[in-house]
Amino acid sequence: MTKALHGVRILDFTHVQSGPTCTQLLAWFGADVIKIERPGVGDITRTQLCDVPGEDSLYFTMLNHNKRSLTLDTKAKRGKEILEGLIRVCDVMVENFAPGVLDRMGLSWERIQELNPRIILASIKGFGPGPYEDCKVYENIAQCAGGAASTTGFDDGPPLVTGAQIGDSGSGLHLALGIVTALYQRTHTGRGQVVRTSMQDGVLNLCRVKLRDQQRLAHGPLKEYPQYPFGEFGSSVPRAGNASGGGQPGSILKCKGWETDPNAYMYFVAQAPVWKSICNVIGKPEWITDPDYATPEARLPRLKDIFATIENWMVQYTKFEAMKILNEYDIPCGPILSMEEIAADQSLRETGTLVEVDHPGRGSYLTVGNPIKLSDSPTDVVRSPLLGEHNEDILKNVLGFSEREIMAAFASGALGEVSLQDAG
Ligand code: CAO
Repeated sequence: MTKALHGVRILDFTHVQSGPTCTQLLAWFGADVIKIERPGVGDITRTQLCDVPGEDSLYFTMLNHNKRSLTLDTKAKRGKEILEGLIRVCDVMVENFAPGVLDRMGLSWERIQELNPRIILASIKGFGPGPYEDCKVYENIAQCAGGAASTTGFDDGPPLVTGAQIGDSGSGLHLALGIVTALYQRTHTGRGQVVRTSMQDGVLNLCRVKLRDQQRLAHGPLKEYPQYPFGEFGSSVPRAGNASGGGQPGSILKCKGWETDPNAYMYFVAQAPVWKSICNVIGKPEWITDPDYATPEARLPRLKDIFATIENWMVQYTKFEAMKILNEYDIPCGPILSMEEIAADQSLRETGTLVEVDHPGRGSYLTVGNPIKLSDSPTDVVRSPLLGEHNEDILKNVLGFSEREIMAAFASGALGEVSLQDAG
């Protein structure tokens, strides 16, 4: 079966997490992704947070599946020439260097277009144009500058960052959409274009509902927030703890075993259409007709007590037992799953969301597969490349180098010493 992006060649000049997430997705959809890495060093994540000494880290392997690796010193004369040769034959060039890095390499957009007018240049930066445009950015900085941290956590605590990598992997997702959109537009115009996203923009996009609430605040208290009706609202959206961000109130409630298991909790949504069922299940049938509880509006000032009552019921059951009971009544809820529980989840393995991958150095490891399923373009997760594993392959089969040219390229040192030994 062909893949959706079969025939699309990506020059992957990305590193760390944000850019690699984007190119990994494109590779899963069938693009040929050539990752350029610094000779001898590679993507810095290869050696970060290592668990198996001397082997590529999970940080690297889990972000770089289905790619080929070419080591190239792009600051050396021959390295730059090879890079420019690749720009000529690629459809997309993706990068997430600090601002100014590409220009310092002599690769302005004008130069890139000169080499290949059809190429799409896709970039992730920390910030868009403005006072911070020159700043380097990592995940948590983006979460803070994009509005996520100020709206996460509890009212009486400091701002909190979340474990979901909404700055890095979130930007990768945004960029991937920009790239496929630009590829589609190119089918009409024949021209490439620049696709830019910033981590701050990406986080803010995901925090859209909080900007909504900021504007609602001008018209009175946010009645679904835990600060209502007894707490105080300031001039900006407060942290809402575990309250639901949507139109249906929700909260995290204790389940059986919470005293010893940090994840014995359930997210429970007191959805209006199933209010009658909720009342019956938790043994409060009188709430169905009681005017203090019968309507969503009447319940808003009483949410704290309502959730405390539901929790009293919930705590008799494990999160999985409660799930089973509540699902029979179509009451929206979800267990708090630990990473240990997720790793053992058979259904996630069956759908390819969790995949066991074999690696020559580190053996088998578990990874997250493609979360986006295309019926006509299934994803096969292939292990990440070793550093420079495809040097010769790319010179020969992508750039059409002869044996002599390959040897000369290695001898120039532009591909690094390891490659030279391999070639010998
Ligand atoms: N050959 C030769 N030089 C290379 C090279 C290669 N193959 N690949 C990279 N380099 C050089 C670059 O030219 C640059 O050199 P100069 O600064 O002399 O021009 C240098 O390596 C490093 O670039 P950098 O500034 O991007 O790297 P850093 O480690 O200092 O910063 C980061 C990392 C992530 C903070 C920065 O790249 C950044 O802000 N990126 C944009 C935002 C982003 O994506 N952040 C994500 C962080 S986690 O996913």
